[in-house]
Amino acid sequence: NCVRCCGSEEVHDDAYYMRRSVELARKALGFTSPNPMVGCVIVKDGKIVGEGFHPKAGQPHAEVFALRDAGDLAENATAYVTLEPCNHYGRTPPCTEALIKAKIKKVVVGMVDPNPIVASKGVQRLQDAGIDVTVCVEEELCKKMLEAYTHKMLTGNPFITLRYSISINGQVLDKLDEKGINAGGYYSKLLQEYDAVIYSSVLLNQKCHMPESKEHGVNQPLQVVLAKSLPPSLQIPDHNGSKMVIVTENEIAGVQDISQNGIEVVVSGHQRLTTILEHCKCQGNCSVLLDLRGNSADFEDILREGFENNLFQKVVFEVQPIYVGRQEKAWNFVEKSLPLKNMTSRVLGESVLIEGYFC
Ligand code: AOF
Ligand code: ZN
Repeated sequence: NCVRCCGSEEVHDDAYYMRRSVELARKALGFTSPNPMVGCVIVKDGKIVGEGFHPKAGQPHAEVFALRDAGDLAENATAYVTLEPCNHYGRTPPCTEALIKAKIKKVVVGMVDPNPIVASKGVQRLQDAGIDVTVCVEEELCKKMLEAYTHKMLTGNPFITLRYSISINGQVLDKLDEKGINAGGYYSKLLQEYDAVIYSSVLLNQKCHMPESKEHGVNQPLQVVLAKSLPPSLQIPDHNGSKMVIVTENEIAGVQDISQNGIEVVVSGHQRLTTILEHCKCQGNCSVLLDLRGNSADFEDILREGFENNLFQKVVFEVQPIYVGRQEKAWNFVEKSLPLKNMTSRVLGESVLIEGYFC
């Protein structure tokens, strides 16, 4: 069973087991909101004797699954948890008590829980019970995995990522190019990380505007479609079973047909990002991908609002090796410089993909 034992005689360090816990946590990618993804392994005498992850809000926490898996072997073992064990009664009882009851000897924690109800109280409770606690092992990795959860916990707002593609001469592009961001299913994987994706209604009549996930158990984000107005010839989109909301400025004809198709239509009047986000929030969502394909006019107001109010956290953009002669309407409203931090870049297909965080 290579999941539990790599087969080597090598003695693994805390970081190794924490990385395994992160791997487990990510199995629930996209399914835990508003809860965090959390993974846990129980190690005894250098062997993994229990594993678990938090599958979904409302269900037991990672520690509970790992302890169940370990059974009696949990006694005097070490538990590795990507997030500080909770110490409160929420939808589920406190994990600290479960660890204490199972007679765990040591707990290694990836990161402290930013949830103010927990925030170091979990660590304190374990220490008070005589358990040896080590914190911040592979902390960067754990924090990156929970960047959206942490942002939502600390600000109450969803974590918003802007995504777009540009040509080498700086024009925003409409299509997901198979040679670039869509190469190797990168875009589909990106989508899985988000609870909601916002895009322009212009894409609705384009075939395959959203990649279809054929894998069972893969997260399908809520699709929020921005429409100043809807084209009269709107084809009722195939939303692949994922939830879809169309936000329009005005009443539209044919709403009934659309609604009957399981698609919610919200008439918002003048479109504001905060109103649209309210809609995402009430679904408990932590992370939103704002996909800037299609008609830039659909986005102009909400981009201005987002930049003026510092509502954007991250940007993912690709530079495609094509030249676009036609000048699209530019987004010329941002006058201040927007420094980015923690920038990374890599080659993806024939494009260069750049990621960064707004300061
Ligand atoms: C853990 N392990 O696997 C998770 C934790 O409503 P509840 O009861 O699910 O509590 C949600 C809160 O518990 C969540 O905001 C976070 O602080 C913590 N999540 N904690 O020890 C887990 N998912
Ligand atoms: Zn818990």
